[in-house]
Amino acid sequence: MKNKLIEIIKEAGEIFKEGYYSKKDVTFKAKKDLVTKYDVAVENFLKVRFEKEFYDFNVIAEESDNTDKIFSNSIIVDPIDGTTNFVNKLPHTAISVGVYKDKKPYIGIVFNPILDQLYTAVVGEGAYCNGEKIQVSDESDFQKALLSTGFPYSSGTCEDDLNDVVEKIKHILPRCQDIRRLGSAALDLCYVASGIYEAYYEMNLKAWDVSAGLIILQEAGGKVSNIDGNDYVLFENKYILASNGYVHKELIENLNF
Ligand code: LIP
Repeated sequence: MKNKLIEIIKEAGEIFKEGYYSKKDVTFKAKKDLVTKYDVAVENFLKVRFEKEFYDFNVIAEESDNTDKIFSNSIIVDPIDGTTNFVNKLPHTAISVGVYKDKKPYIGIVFNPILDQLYTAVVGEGAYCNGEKIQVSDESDFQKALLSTGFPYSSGTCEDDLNDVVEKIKHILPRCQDIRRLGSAALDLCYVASGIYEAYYEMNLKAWDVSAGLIILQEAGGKVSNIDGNDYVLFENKYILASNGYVHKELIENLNF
């Protein structure tokens, strides 16, 4: 299944690339949440191909009406993760596809067609970037940890969320090496998996933002949890915390100060 998925995702990458270098008409789903015709085009392409090829899986996708979709044997698709970057031609943006069997992680693929970076993982078989095995960093000193985070779209409308983001940064920034905010949760998780970041956290993400990246991270030796340190549950938890494992305890402590 993995090779067929990659073949289809690479084909979708051509539509993605064409859109990235074109002039884009942007529509707003919410105050800060935007969408382009390329999100829809990439998603439709993937849906048609996946539904034809993998008929025992349903497809849950960002730009679709998923109300009658039951999460079980599912392919969870984000056609363009990091849409704001895509629109502004910042090349940190990717197609994200996470495959779940009976709700359990099975295959994760994140493809950045602009930088030609393909992250893949099958549960039990390790994680790879362009065919090279990747693994998390072994840094265990939180003060030396490079973190990544993201800001929720709700920061434009919900003062509680905005305050939560700011208070957490105020607490954690002096206690780590530094914090990055590059704007694609899928790639942020892959960057922890590759040892670029030691940890990553964000609130209010959707399942399609993280469904693939968390499989890749876990296969690279990393750890994922909710803010209480319990298993992260797709579609349910407000916060996702991800790390190389070594700094996870302090990550939890520093976000629950
Ligand atoms: C985005 C994320 C980004 C996050 C945004 C949003 P989209 O996904 O990957 O990191 O900060 O809130 O969820 O909407 O571009 O697919």
